[in-house]
Amino acid sequence: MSEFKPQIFSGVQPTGNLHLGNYLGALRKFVALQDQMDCIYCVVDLHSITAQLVHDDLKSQTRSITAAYLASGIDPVKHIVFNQSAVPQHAELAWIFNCVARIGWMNRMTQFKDKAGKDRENASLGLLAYPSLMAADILVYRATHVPVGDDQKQHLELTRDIAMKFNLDFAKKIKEIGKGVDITVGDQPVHAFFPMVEPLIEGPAPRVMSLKDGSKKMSKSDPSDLSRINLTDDADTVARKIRKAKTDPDALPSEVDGLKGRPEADNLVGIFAALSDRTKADVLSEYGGQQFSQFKPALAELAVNVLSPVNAEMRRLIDDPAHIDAVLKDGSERAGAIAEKTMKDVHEIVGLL
Ligand code: AQP
Repeated sequence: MSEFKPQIFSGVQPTGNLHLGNYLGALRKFVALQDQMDCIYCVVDLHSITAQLVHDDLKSQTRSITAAYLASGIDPVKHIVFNQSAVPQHAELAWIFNCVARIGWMNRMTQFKDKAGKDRENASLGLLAYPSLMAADILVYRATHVPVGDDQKQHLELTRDIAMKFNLDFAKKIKEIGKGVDITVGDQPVHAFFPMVEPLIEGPAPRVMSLKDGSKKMSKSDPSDLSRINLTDDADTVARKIRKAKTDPDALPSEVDGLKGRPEADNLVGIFAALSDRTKADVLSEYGGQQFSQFKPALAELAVNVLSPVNAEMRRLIDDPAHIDAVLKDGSERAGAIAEKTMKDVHEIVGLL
């Protein structure tokens, strides 16, 4: 084999309502990539119990994220849509990766530090090992490209470290079973079983920021609902949240450079650009010199136009759980067949009888 087959993998946790950051950082990219490569999109339910073990409605959250995937335009027939726990090979490979990865690597993860807070000793072991499971999610399909928001960059670097260590630790065995691929990492030739995944982060809004504080990422767990636009918000709520978004008193600049040091302005222009598939420069060539009192209504109209159909389709799908469950079942069977093949080779490589 001369190179890895291009394969997309990504996932979203079923933890609460999806917001505009998830939509622009993940879902919209997922949809755009469908014409370019084979895609596997997962609802990562095992991840959602790392920070909070007991959920009242994990099943309905899982269905709701699936509905968001489908409503955004993901095709579950041409591609694969499924939930993580239905393919047990994710957890199995994660265990092997727990033995590949080093505790020091995990301790350095910003997301772990943020989520564990001051009381790290009391965080779950699962929260610490989260990136190991994420690496397994991706590599059990030997996926080569992962569309994510900017916040996941560090986890993907760790995925590469895990893949590299596995490839080097088991180099002899990988050669022996004839399932490796010759790649070059930096200047180093490696006979790899697992690919070095490439994050796909680019775009005008790789990190959508809070509408109330341009220095904080838009997030499900922000206590202020005004900080985010939820995919389930109705048109009036979307418009109201944009109207109330924090800004500065200056007019919009005509050049992208003029957004430096103006995080809230930069965020709103980035959102406009991402929602309209334009660049920030292009948006500013139209709105440069205008006040926020003119720009915000245009942004609100755009956001409502883009999000309303997604919102309506999501609601329709959520009312049809049998359809969602059938999509997930079909997806998990197809994903499971690929994962099983990888794990058969991994057993051989590691030497499990
Ligand atoms: N603000 C964001 N901007 C761009 N992309 C984002 N993503 C999340 N927030 C932003 C991307 O959405 C995908 C799914 O992420 P997840 O399921 O891991 O959710 P999350 O990152 O835990 O979402 P939150 O809202 O940030 O949750 P909390 O509040 O719990 O921390 C990923 O591709 C992610 O990059």
